[in-house]
Amino acid sequence: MNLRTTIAIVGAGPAGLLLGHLLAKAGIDFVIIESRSREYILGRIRAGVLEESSVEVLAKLGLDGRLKQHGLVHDGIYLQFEGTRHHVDFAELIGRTVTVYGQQQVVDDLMLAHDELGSAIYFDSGDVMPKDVETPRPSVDFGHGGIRYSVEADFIVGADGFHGVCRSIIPASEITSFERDYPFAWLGILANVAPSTDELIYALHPDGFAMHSMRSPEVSRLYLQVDPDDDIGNWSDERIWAGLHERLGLDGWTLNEGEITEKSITPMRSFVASTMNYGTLFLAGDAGHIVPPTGAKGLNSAISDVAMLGAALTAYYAGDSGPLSTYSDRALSRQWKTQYFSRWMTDMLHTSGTGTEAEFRYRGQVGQLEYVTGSERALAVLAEQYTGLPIEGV
Ligand code: RFL
Ligand code: PHB
Repeated sequence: MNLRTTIAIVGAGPAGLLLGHLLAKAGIDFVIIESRSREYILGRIRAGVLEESSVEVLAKLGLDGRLKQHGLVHDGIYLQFEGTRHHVDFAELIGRTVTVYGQQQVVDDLMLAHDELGSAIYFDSGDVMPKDVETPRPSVDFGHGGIRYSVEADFIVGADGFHGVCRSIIPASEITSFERDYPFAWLGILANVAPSTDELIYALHPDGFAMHSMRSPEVSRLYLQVDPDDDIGNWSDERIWAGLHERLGLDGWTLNEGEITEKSITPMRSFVASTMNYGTLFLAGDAGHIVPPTGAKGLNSAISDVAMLGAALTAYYAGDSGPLSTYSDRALSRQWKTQYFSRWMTDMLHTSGTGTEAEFRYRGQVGQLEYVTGSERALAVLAEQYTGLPIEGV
């Protein structure tokens, strides 16, 4: 069956769903094609921190009803090392905050708002294939409910994540991948227990990194640095709690335990594609870049890309093609700053190596953390990046 739309979006993660709302607001027609089911997407537990500018993007679209009600506004974070916990007060340092609100909740809000709009979202699609993106009449072919579809559009947006199909159709001569792997991964748990902290704790410990985050006043989210080839089967609940007590422990502070409802191991990688535009194809979010989660930037970068792309497409249909022609450069310029921050936070807080090499690294990290927590200027640098750089042109 042949369909026609203005913008064909591949992927119904946060990037694709949010772009749909930006286009709807501008009166631009779109369809979203997603390979997974709605339930599967809602079940994926991922990011948890929204930058102030991400909250503003959602607020401008009126998509912040539940976010305002249930999001936890945090003035800062804690950095912990060598048995001491230091508060980094973003609000005091630079007058900005972050909001703790799960990616699942963001996605749920976006989907419910699409239900109200009656948006065309094809979940459970098979063999999704963008075509003719070097021409002004690109299309996306896909199977859905036993029928083969071909949607023709003015532009295709690849919001299909790191493993998506869109980036892969760009000829190798037109795109370069920049990558960095890390010798560690995160074991993450969700636990039915009130958070033991008012704000997120990022801890460097000789055994490795640990972190205490949260999803609500009743649910805690905690992470442990583990080996990238470790198996979750090696981690009983008892072993996980013991590791968390050891790495997060502090005299006079108690880590409350609760029932673990989810546990998994996620590898870490930094990746940036050299371009986010090829012909009539544009990439957004994880399709174009990924970061290790230490700076809480994955979801926020997806939101900033889409805010820029939505504004650029809106300008294009109002007669100004300038912003669309510079989208890739502007998105990548912000992304490289975010990449550097994510890498810096990751390197500062994770242990690696053996023997004297590991010791050298660890002592340098403690030195860096002592410097950062002891310098008002260094703290402001961290605060400015953690709470989010401005989104240009939005
Ligand atoms: P998503 O969320 O991956 O959504 C892409 C969507 O595209 C679909 N898709 C396709 N659809 C059609 N055809 C195809 N061929 C397709 N191939 C894929 C997928 O099913 C999916 O629904 O990308 P998006 O929208 O760019 O959003 C990015 C964020 O999801 C991501 O940056 C963060 O969640 C990264 N991330 C984390 N970031 C943080 O800031 N803090 C975290 O704690 C954190 N934890 C995580 C994460 C990413 C993870 N992944 C990707 C493995 C934990 C995990 C497990
Ligand atoms: C989370 O709550 O899942 C979370 C928070 C901050 C991060 C990474 C993950 O840096």
